[in-house]
Amino acid sequence: MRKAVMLDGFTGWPEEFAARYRERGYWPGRTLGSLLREQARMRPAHTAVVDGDRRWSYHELDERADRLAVGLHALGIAPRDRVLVHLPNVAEFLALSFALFRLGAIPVYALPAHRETEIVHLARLSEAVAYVAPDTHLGFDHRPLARIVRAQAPALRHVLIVGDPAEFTALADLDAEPGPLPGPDPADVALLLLSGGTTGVPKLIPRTHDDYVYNLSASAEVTGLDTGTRYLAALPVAHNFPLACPGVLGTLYAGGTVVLSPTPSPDDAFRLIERERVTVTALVPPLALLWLEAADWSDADLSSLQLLQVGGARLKPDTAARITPTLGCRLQQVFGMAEGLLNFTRQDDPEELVLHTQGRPLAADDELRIVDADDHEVAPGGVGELHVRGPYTLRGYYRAEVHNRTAFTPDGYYRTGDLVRQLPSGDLVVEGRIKDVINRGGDKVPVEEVENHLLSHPAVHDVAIVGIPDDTLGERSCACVIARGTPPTRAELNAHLTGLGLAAFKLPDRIEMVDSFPRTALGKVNKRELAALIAGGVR
Ligand code: OOB
Repeated sequence: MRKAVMLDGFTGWPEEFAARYRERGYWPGRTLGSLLREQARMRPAHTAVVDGDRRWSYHELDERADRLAVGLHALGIAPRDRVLVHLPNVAEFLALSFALFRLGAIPVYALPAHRETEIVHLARLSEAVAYVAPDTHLGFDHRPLARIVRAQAPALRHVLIVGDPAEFTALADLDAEPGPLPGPDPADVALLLLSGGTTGVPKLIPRTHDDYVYNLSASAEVTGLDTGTRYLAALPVAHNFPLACPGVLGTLYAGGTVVLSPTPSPDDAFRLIERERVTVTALVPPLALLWLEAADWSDADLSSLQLLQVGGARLKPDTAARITPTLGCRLQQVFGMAEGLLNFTRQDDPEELVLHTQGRPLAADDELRIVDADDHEVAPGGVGELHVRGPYTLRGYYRAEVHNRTAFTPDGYYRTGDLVRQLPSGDLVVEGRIKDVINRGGDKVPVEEVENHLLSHPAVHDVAIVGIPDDTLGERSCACVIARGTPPTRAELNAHLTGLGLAAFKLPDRIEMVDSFPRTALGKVNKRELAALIAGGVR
């Protein structure tokens, strides 16, 4: 086996841990590209992916990935080069991902909702050599955005477009005879995921072939995927949950069929469930609620559905209890994070656990600690912050040396920022969080980032964003503003943020003008008190 050439800015596992994970079989030394190859050899004619009217067999997906890999290589894209992938749920997402995995180039997965601010930041941070986007998606033209990225990210050499490329290169034109490629080592970084919850600007999470192969294969096992699985990708596949928990990659690993939905709306998804006889899918809680409501009036045949995974934000027990009676399938709760750790309720768990907990860790070697503010472990059953290390949990964010000093404990545990308690069964209940993120029904709003953008508005003297409870989303964002001069309106502030090119889910749902902020003894804004004041209607 070749020795992995470590990516600059990547913190790997200490050798002692890597050796243990190999020895215990978590890291069997496979690459993501080889998983597809294996299935393509075993069942070449089986349908791998359905996207609208297009159906690609395993052979076809495998061959497209090979041809595209050589095409990308011929363009000058080399192993360890980063490629910013900004694609919705289209079949090209899969062909491109496997092409990059096989070449050893590293996809950086941006979410479809991301706009100029996020995309330029990601391109610069990763020094991406290429940006891949659709021509238009849901009314948004990506080509003007591509012009901005190219002007502002000096390392960017190529713009590849799915569809009409304008002055750029069509992804479809990168087609070459399959041939030998350098290829990655299993210990190499395979992809970079975006973190939902850190301070300051968004961070990137390196995932290796070794760790992601475990992530998706063990998830596929816990979820019971096999060759008869028809997985509907309703959430954007660039997110870890529908990508690999077990998601589209876990489905392909298991030899099943991936069905891509353009949106998670019941209109699109129910039609596909009926037409493709979908057996499993994954949603965030607000969408689960929407599907429950839609199922009451829809005449779509959902009887093929066997399992609905729900995760990304806390699912209320009363919503959880409606899933099996209304949709006629089992529920699995998933508490996961792009940083690694995944918790699942299991198929044979009693209803009590499935409805009231967020599941237990995937791996026996996931080491969990639940600690108080001084990093001391709380008594069994007590609530505290979850710290974790294990065979698929990162040891450091990519190129974030300073942040990494506080995001991890000295012995390598990742500080999740989530407040949990653990039942004697090992199952976790998520009780809250201490990180400054608003979880808007699964969409993570990085508070500090949005505050900084609001501070650049001339009429904003100071701002603090807090979460306010919401029946549908769990919580919404409220920006508390101390005005400079004439108070700005919500429309003005949101126009300012949109003008900066910020993803729409980050725009404050509500704006409140205040004269001052409550402060802690140390002089920091007391957000807990501020949120209580807002919720109580007191200014
Ligand atoms: C998933 O990943 P991310 O990276 O977008 O967000 C992770 C954070 C967690 O730290 C936690 O704060 C929250 O999202 N979260 C949940 C939850 N699942 C995630 N909070 C309460 N209950 C749950 N079930 O969101 C993600 C990644 C893989 C699988 C599933 C979700």
